[in-house]
Amino acid sequence: MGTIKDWEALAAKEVKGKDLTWHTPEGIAVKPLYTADDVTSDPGLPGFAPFTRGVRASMYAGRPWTIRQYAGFSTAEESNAFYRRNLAAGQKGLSVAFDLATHRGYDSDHPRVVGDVGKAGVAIDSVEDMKILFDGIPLDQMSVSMTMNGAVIPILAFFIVAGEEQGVATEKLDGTIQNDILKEFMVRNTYIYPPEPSMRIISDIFAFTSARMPKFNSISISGYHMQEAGATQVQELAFTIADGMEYVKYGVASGLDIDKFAGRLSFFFAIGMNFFMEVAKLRAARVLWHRAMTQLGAKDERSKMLRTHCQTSGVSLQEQDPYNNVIRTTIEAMAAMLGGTQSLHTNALDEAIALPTDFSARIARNTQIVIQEETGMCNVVDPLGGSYYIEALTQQLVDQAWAIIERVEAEGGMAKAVAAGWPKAMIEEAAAARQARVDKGEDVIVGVNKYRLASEDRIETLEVDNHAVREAQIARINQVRASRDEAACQAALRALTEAARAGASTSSARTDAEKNASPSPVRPEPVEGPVLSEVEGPVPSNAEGPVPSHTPDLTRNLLALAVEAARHRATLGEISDAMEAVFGRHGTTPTPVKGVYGAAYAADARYAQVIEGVEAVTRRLGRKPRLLVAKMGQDGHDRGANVIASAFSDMGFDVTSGPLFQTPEETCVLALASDVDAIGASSLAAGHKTLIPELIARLREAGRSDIKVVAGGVIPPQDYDFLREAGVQGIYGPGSNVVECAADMLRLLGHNMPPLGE
Ligand code: MLC
Ligand code: 5AD
Repeated sequence: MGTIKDWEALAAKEVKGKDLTWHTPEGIAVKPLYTADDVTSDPGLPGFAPFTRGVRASMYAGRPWTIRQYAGFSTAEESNAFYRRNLAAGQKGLSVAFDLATHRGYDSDHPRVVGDVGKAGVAIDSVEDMKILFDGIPLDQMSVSMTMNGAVIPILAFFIVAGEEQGVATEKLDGTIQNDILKEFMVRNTYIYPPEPSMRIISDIFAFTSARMPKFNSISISGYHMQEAGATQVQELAFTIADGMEYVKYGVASGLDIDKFAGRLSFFFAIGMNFFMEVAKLRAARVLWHRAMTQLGAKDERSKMLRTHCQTSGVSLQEQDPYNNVIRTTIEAMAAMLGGTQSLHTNALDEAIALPTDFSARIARNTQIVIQEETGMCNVVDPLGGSYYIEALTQQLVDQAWAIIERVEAEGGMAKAVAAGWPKAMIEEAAAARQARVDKGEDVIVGVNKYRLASEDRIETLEVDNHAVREAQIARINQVRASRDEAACQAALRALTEAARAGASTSSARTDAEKNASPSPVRPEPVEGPVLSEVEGPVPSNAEGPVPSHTPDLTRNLLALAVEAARHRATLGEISDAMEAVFGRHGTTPTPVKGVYGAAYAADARYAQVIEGVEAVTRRLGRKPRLLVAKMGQDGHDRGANVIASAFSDMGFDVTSGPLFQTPEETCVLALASDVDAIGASSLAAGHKTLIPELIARLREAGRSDIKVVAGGVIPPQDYDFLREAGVQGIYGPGSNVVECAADMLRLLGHNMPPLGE
């Protein structure tokens, strides 16, 4: 048999004394062997608290998870047709991706969103679009998830009215709204209003849905975007659970009974390539939520039950050798199911460069169908339960995440922590460290930093003609406005503004200066909005104070009033503006971390060559080379931009990080004011073909075509020639090595940079 000591001796002999401990990015020391001695607690049974082994007794043996593919592009007609094809082919639930104009509360005819309409999701401007989106899809039978956080009030209102006009009572609507604003301020950036009114909106939605929509999940508390932004699994777990606790506290402070709304809170996690860690993460999440909700005073076991959607990791997928992505997604899907997810999206193989085509969507969907229907894997509940490694890892994740949650709670909760900025900084440090490990080849990515192909075949990708989509949307908006009862519509919008004012504290109201500012065709995006430190902990949403939970007073409820406005055909932009008039608009300028990337590269020869290059250019110019990292359009994905800004600044560049959501004109103005040598435009939401050429045109008009423009992000190779012809001097897709990007930049700036390997 042998003892553990015998095993240690035998293993040490086999590997000649090499240390086999694996130190994961979250600081967990994973041993090469786990035994019964590592399992410190009994995970219990599925369906029973704390739900370590799953929320249902029968789990997938009773009903498999919902195959719920996130999708949306172009017009409502096109997305509706795509949904119907997918449902006919075995998809089980819907999940709507909206375009960024919609996310940020702009109608398609707004001048700020020219590059964004219909690009990263479907354009929705009014109830009419929402009705077309679900045409032929009965909303009392299909559960619909909607990823919406900023413009959550108009979108949910349109959904409710589309249901009504389909003949479906609001009470019968089944689905989920993402409605998770804290992680928007932390990592995803599709907020509209400042934090305080944003939190009030969430409480209003809890009040409305708990009273009127018993089957509807009022929030999807999301760690997904944290992992996408670079968070470790422990950070993702801790901050997501802490966000959930904060929402519960706000709901309770607004007068709701915890057990009346907590049962409809749901979660959303990313599933990356660290297979066992991801399985354990979902188990740990359930244990943590049960503990947190018990602490917050929930009595009903359903309030303490963590139900979750998962999505395989977008950031783990690569542009190079893209069929490897099918393998990655399959592994991740298996981790999600072995962790006990309720619903799952599997990414398409073209993820790194475009939205899915019918072909890539079919493979992504079939990845789940094959697991469900061909493998027999669903027939046994929590088949990894009792694995020494899984149980030990689950416990370790619980302990490590709980320590972070305790820190958050000690500092007054997640709203305050987000305002203080340390969770975001922690995530960005993890992202910069990961990028350095990948660039140095320490974290292997097959086909990218190892086994790279000498030449790549191109794959077909989806292209959306966003000029045509925008024109179609504008035509429909005009039609809607021309045929509605204008007086009734305006009255409903005024009522919404009044309700916003009634619940708003003075700190978040627009200043007199803002109110008196003369309207310009494109109002500047605010660069710095009120910060979360203004959030003084949970505040009651109703001006008259808490109301009894069983009969929430919906007379000043923002969602109830938006439903009325939606019935009268108010548009998404108008409903958003009606609240913005009181709440104001929030803006952010990224502040990338410093020193992490450089520290990871301390002894690297190529890195030293680049530093020497930067020094040579600095001597020539008499100052450091200046780079503006720009984010244009409504695309708030800033992980890439922040990693570049952070690494380039470590390498000696003078980096300006531009504010989010700029127009090309605003970026040009900033570039001139900062007197930069180059601009790196980061684009992850398909606006590159409109926004980058526009920027170059503006620079030319200003007589500054000497300023070099390079582009990075999610850009299909099909678009490279177009961008080069427009004057882009370097294009860096996913998988680009950041040190080599800097070497290229030095060449552009006239330095004779030796090629890699010399
Ligand atoms: C389930 N049921 C069972 C059962 N399993 N009944 C008996 N026996 C079993 N074994 C019941 C459930 O209780 C429930 O009924 C019903 O079946 C449906 O099951 P579910 O498990 O609740 O699944 P689902 O309806 O799919 O809901 C899953 C969810 C939900 C709770 C996680 O919130 C959801 O669908 N979320 C999806 C979120 C999403 O798609 N997000 C995309 C983000 S993309 P009842 O009556 O109890 O409800 C994104 C990207 C970006 O964010 O950045 O743009
Ligand atoms: N359709 C399908 N998938 C999308 N994603 C984002 N937008 C869409 C869309 N319109 C996916 C990508 C990305 C994640 C946030 O969601 O996988 O990584």
